[in-house]
Amino acid sequence: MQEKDCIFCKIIKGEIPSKKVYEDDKVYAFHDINPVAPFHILIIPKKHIVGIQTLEAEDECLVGHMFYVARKIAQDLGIAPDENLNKGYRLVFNVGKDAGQSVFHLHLHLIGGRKMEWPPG
Ligand code: DGP
Repeated sequence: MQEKDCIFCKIIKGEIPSKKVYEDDKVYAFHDINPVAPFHILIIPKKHIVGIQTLEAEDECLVGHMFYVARKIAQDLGIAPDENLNKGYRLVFNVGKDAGQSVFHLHLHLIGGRKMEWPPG
């Protein structure tokens, strides 16, 4: 289930320290070490999956759960859109090196707390 040399598997096991935001039996969420916004959280599955590029049909529900957890965290952080759809955050999977993926354990970036541009760089 977990990979020996994967830094995110080590974070899940507590072998590398992290600032935890949320945990349940399926996912772990923590502050990114190199934040690009006032709030930058990573939501990762406890199961080692390289990325969206290797996702299996059996992992569909797990990815849906990652999004649901992201929504709950964003609400707790106070960055979720209000009734007028103001405020907001971005949810990002970088898929492969050209897209900026540098850690090959699936992770959903939750980024917020500032206004963002589109298209991303
Ligand atoms: P990506 O570039 O999409 O693969 O994002 C990987 C993110 O992981 C990047 O924003 C930095 C973060 N990161 C890498 N190593 C560590 C670590 O040891 N601790 C924490 N908290 N974040 C890390």
